[in-house]
Amino acid sequence: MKKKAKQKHPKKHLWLRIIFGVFLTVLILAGAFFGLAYWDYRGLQITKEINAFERVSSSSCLFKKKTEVNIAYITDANYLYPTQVAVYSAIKNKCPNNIYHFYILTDNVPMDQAQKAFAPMARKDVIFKIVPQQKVLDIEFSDFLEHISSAAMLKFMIAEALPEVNRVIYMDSDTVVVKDLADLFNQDLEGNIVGAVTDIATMAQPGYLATIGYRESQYFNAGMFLLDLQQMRNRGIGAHLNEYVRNNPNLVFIDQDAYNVVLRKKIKKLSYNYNCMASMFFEKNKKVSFVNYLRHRVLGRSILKSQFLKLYKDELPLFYRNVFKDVVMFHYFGFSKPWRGKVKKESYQMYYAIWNGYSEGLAKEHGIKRAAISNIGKKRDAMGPDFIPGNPPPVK
Ligand SMILES: [Mn+2]
Repeated sequence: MKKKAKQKHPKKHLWLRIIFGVFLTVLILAGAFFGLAYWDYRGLQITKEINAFERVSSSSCLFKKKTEVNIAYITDANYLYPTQVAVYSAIKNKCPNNIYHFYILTDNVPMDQAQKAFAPMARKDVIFKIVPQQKVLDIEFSDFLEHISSAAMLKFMIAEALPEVNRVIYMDSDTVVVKDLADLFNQDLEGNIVGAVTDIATMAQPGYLATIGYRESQYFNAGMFLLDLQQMRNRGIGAHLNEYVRNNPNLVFIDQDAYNVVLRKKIKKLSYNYNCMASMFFEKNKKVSFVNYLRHRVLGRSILKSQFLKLYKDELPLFYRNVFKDVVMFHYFGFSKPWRGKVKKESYQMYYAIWNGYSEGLAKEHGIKRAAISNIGKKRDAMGPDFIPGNPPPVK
């Protein structure tokens, strides 16, 4: 009897040990999972409070070869201040070795006013050239300026406006640059004419794309283009863009539609980091709470836009805390603009804080004050806003 009991006891003990072991392992794994998830989630939260100036890191400039970067902006009088902020942000994040050539294409801005606006930021490695509007529009004076803003026309004529330039980064004025631009400027276009970032917001409206007869798998955002100006001139792309708009008076995203349709199959998709849009990542009205984060990670309930997950899957980092880490340019796409004041949408607040940081820096460093922009954004004008007045949306 005693022997039997002794044999049974260790067996029972073993089972208990196994159960306990399994329990402990599950507990440790669950703890690790939740710990890691929370760490990642917190990182995503902290990212929202990025101080724009903390992003400047001179170590990232080491061992990089000196590049002369050409950058173009288009501005009307209304957008002069956001353009100054955008330019200032680019200069703040420039690697010391590089030289930036800014080309400011102006629409109805007196030359002396435009010169004055950028002169304080000029130095030996930051060179400005102000291009007066007349010079550009004289090239192909348009008979349909009534139904398209002249600022949008300028976007078609960049190649003609800058005959001495072979490659340029075009950016909207509703943007800020948060890293050096040489990597973008040196992207291999592989024979394409344009490099651009997919427009997640418009891709989510297949109905609109159908109305313009767009059949490609990707539709690109026109807030940033890396342009091969030489090819554009050789192929007369400016004239084709004009013609397309002339023949299609009901476009909503006029210049963007024109570039997409006219240059289809000649556009190279670039990393979202080069044109990071506030509306790109977070599902509308979905609060990025820890519970929602877990639902997203475990159940696939998306806090991140499904379109983004699909179209930029290869680029999505394992940890979402890194989703903005390599961003080079933020684009305040759509109607919400940082200079319009507060915004409720949680996911937009971080972007606004970044813009505000540069806006304050511009005042401190160059005495260029924000007061001058009180009426910006009330008017739907062409370059920063992604809509152009005078064109009703297509009838469905
Ligand atoms: Mn824009």
